[in-house]
Amino acid sequence: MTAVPPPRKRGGRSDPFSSTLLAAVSALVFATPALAEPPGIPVHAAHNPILSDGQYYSTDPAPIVVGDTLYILTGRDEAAPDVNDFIMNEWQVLATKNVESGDWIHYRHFLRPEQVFKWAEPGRAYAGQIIQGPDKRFYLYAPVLEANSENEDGFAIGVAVSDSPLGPWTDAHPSGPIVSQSVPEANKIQNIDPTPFVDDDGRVYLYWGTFGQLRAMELNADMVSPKEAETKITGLTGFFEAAWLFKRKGTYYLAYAANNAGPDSACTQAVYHACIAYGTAPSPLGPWTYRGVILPPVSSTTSHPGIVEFKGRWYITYHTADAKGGGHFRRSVAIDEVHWDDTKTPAAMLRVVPTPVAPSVTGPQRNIAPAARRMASNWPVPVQYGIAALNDGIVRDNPLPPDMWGSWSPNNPAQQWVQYQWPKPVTLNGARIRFWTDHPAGSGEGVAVPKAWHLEAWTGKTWQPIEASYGTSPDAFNAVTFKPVTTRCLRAVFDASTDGKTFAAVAVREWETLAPKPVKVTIAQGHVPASPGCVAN
Ligand code: FUB
Repeated sequence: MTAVPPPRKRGGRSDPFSSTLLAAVSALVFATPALAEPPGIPVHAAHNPILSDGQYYSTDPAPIVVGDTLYILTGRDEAAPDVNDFIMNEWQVLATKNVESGDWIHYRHFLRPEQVFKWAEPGRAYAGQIIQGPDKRFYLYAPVLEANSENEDGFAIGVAVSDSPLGPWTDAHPSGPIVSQSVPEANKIQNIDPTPFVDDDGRVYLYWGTFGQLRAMELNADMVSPKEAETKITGLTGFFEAAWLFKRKGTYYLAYAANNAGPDSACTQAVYHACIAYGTAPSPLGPWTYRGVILPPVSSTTSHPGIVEFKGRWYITYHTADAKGGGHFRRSVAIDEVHWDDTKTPAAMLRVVPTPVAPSVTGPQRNIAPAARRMASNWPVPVQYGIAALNDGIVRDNPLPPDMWGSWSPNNPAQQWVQYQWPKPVTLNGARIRFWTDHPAGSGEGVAVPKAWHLEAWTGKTWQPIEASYGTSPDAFNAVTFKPVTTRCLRAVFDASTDGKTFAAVAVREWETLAPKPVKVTIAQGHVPASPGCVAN
């Protein structure tokens, strides 16, 4: 399997908007004479994500509070369902006066890079952030691609200024970006994900970076020119990208997307995913102390925090793949509350409990796999894969490795299995399995459909093969029916594809197990513990 990271080419029910209440909210938010402000549309978020109907995807949230309004600057994912790339042409804004109300104003088509930065290419409107400067004007820090850049990586950070968080924006540094691989000094990193910060004393700081590289520098009060040289920031365990700097009660906090993957990682099991972790420091430039994980991996491979206090409560904004038609490159902004442990010094951020996006009990359905916990012969599953994908009900058009269980290794064995275990015996008379492949059937390398596969039911003492006709299509679900069996554990055993010398790996995107009649299913959490399981002595 080609276990490459996701391409970073760089280069409830959504209620109708029609109620009079929403119109009134809209009128309040728009109660401003600034003609150049973009028009906003009222939307109601009954749950996360805020925009959930799949019309507009929103990503990389950056909240800012201005007066009685919370604004969230977001990117916009426009990738087609089968495109694994960040197609991001413009920024959007979401605004609310009351998070709990679920009433937001959506400023679509807020700004495009080329509208404000003459030196920028269209597209790649990545994660930006708006802050208020010491002069009370608003500054937008935006990673964009520099046109005609001679740098190896063309990403650069521009700054635009406005008298309102809703614009209009003008370039605050028209001669070009304030950070790139060649300004203010040479670097070799990808210069994206800026997080600016103005301290209580009016001093200005900027952090940025990705792929494990975090840089910081102090800026002058003009918000654009460097006061000090770039510093490499260390101490933030697993730092990957998406830094977010803020201050609370005299302590500096930096939240970020972390990726220190492994079966025992407190952050993420799959290399492709990220958790949100944080560190604290006594000064804006560190030294930083890692403090732990605040948000587990979300459904999109990337995760991106924005944290803010609004009307006495703290919130984290982040993105997920949970909207209708969502995906790793079709992400949508969610918001949840952050709670603090003020008995600790410095105060600790508690783990965020994300608002559940789906009910924990399904409506009646024949597929009872979601009620099972999972195990595999290659446990712990290699860090690029996600065993939870087996029974999550999601089959993506263009999956990445965490969207499947897989068995690829440098020496693939002749046989592999995956297993479901239910809390109580269940009766089954069918199953459907959807493979993923990157090599044709009969290959002895890569990932191919198995030469053969079959199901086995646990009798309480041993594994009993189930007679059925087992298909091996690489392109569709392979459905089997069989005489009803009652069991607590079911195993799918795969005889690997082979060229006679070596074996290919197997990958499964979804494995459904069918009860004779539809039933309500309580969704299980976690994998099967090694013991007690359904293990033959
Ligand atoms: O949206 C593009 C990139 O994905 C951002 O710059 C990263 O933080 C990640 O969210």
